[in-house]
Amino acid sequence: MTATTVPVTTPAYGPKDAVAENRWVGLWRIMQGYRFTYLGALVSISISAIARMTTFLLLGDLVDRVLAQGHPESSVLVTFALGFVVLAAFEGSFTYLGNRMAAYSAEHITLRLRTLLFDHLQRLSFMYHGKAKTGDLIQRVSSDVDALRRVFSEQAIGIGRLMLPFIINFIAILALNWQLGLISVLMIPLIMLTSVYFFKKISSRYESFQEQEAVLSTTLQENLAGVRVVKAFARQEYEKAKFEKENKEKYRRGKALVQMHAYFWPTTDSMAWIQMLIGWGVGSSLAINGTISVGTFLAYSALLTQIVWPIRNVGRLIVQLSMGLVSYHRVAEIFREDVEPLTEGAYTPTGDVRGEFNFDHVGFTYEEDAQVLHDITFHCEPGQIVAMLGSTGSGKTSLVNLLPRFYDYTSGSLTLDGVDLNSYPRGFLRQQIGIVEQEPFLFSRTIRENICYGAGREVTDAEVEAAAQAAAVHDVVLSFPNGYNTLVGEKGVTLSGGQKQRVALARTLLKNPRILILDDSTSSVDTETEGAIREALEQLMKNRTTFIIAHRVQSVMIADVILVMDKGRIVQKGTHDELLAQEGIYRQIYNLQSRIEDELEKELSSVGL
Ligand code: M5T
Ligand code: MG
Repeated sequence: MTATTVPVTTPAYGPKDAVAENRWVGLWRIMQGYRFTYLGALVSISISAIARMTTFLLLGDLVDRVLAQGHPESSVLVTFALGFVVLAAFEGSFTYLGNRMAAYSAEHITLRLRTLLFDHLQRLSFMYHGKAKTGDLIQRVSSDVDALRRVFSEQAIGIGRLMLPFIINFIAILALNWQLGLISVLMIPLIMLTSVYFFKKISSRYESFQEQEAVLSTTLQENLAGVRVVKAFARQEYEKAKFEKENKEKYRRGKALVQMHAYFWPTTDSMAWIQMLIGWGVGSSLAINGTISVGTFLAYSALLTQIVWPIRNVGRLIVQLSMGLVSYHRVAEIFREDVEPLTEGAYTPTGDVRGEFNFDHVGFTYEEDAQVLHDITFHCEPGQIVAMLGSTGSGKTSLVNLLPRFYDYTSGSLTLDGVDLNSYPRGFLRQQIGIVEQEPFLFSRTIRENICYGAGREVTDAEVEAAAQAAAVHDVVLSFPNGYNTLVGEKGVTLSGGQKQRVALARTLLKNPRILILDDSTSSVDTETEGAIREALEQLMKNRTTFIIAHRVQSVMIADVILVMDKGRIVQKGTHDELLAQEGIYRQIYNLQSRIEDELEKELSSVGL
C-alpha cells in the first residue's frame, strides 16, 4: 500500500494562535529583526557621503595650495591622485554596501509582511470575508505591499542617503565660510514647505487612485469568475460598459495624480535653481573681491550642488513616501481586523465529542435588523440523524453554519454534549465537524489532493479510494486518463456539478469527523447515484451525529429527527412516520414527490427504460 505524497496539513486547532497575537501594525514593528541591517545601511551611506565630501575639500586644497603656486612637485601630485583614488574606492564600496543592506532588509521585510498578511487574511472571520471584496484584498496583498517595499528599499533609505550628505556638506560649507553657508540654505524652508503641501495633496489623490484600482480588479475578478453567467445571458456589452466606466474612472484619478506630480516637479526645480544662482552669485562676488580664494569658491560650488539637490530630492522622496504611507495604511487596516480566535474557549475539551445537540429557542441574525433564525428548538442524541427540509431561504444553511461556529448564535441557548457551544474553541469544533458545503469549492490541484485536503495526516491511496467509493465517485475518477492525479479546474478537467459534489463529499468523509453535515450534498446527483451514496453513507453515518439538508423526502426519511423549516422557523418536527401522520407541508411534499416518481416510472417503462 503506497502512501500519497500529499503534504500533511496542519490542523486548524493548534496550541497557539501565533498570528492572532501578532498585529503587524506600526512601521517600526514591521522592521523587527532587520533594524540593525537597516541602521548598517544608513551608516554605510554616511561613510560614503563623508568620502565624497572629503573629495571636494581635497579638490579645493589641490587648487589653492598646489596648483595656485605653479610648478607642483610630482610626488605631491601623486599623493593627491592616490588620495582621490582611495576616496573614490571608499565612496563606491560603501554606497554598494549601503544599497545592498537596504535592499536586503527591504526584501526580507516585505517577504515576511506578505506572508503574515496572507496568514492574517485566512484567519479573519466568515463575517469579514462575506463582506470584503476579493479584488480589493488581492490589491492590498500585491500592489500595496509592493509600494511598502519601495518605502523601505528606496524612499526611507533615500531620505537618509540625502539628509546625511546635506548635513555633512552644510557643515563643510559653514567651515569654509559661515555667511556663505547661511545664504546656501535660504530657499530650503520654502522647498520643504512646498513638499509638505504636495505630500498632503498627493496622498489623498493616490489613495483615491488605489481605491479605484481595487474596484477595477474586483470588477475584473467578478467578471472572470462569472464568465459563464455573462455568456449565458449575453451580457458582454453590459459588462464591457461597466468595466469601461471603472477603467475610465481609474484613468481620471490617475490623471489627477500625475497632474499633481507635474505641478510639483517644476515648482521645486525652479526653487532649487534660484538657490543655486543665489549661491553662485554671492560666492563669485566674494571670490572676485578677494574675500575667499578661488579654491574655496571651487570647493564651495561643488558643495553647493551637494546640499541643494539633496534637499530637492528629499522633497521628491517625501512625496513618494506619501504614496507608500497610503499603502501602509491599507495594509495595516487588514492587520487591525480581529482574527477569528481558533483556540480560545471557556471550555477545554479533553477528547472527541459525543455529538448530542440541544437547541433551545435559538435565534440568529447576520445583520442587526434581519433575524434569520427564530425560536429553533430541538434535541438530538449522539449518533442520530437530523434532517432538514424546507423552502429556499428558510435558513437551513444558516442553521448548520452555527455548529462549527462559522457564526455565533445570537439568542437562546445551544449546547453540544451539555456544554454551551460558544465555550468550545472554534478550531476544535471544526476538527470534530465535517461539512460538505452547498456549493463545494475544489482547488486547482489533483483530485487526490482535493480529497486529502482536510485529513490533516498522511493518507494511504486505499483510504482515498474508499472515501471516493463511498461518495460514488471512484469509477468516475478512474475513467479519467490520469485517474486520481487528474488536475481539477483551470488547467485540468472541468468536473460536472454532481462530480464536484461527490469529490467534496469524499473529502469530508476522509476527514472522518464525529459530526457530519451534508448541506444539499446530493442535489446535483441523479436519483440512482443518490441511492448509491445513501447506502454507503448509512454505514458511515452510524455512530456519528449527522445533519442532512435535502429536498427529496427519500433522503430524509431515515432521519431520527426531521425538521421542516419555513422562513427561519421550524414548522414541523418528528420522524418520517410521525410527520406523515400529520396534516402539513411534509405530507404534501411526500405525496407530491411520490406521485411524480410513480408517473416517471410509468413513463420510463412505457418507452422501455
Ligand atoms: C437564509 C441570509 C439569506 C437568507 C437567509 C448563508 C447566508 C444566508 N443569509 C445571509 O444573510 N448571509 C449568509 O451568509 O439568510 O439563508 P440560508 O440559510 O442560506 O437558506 P437555505 O439554506 O434554507 O436556502 P437554500 O436555498 O439553500 O435551500 O435570507 O439571504
Ligand atoms: Mg442552503
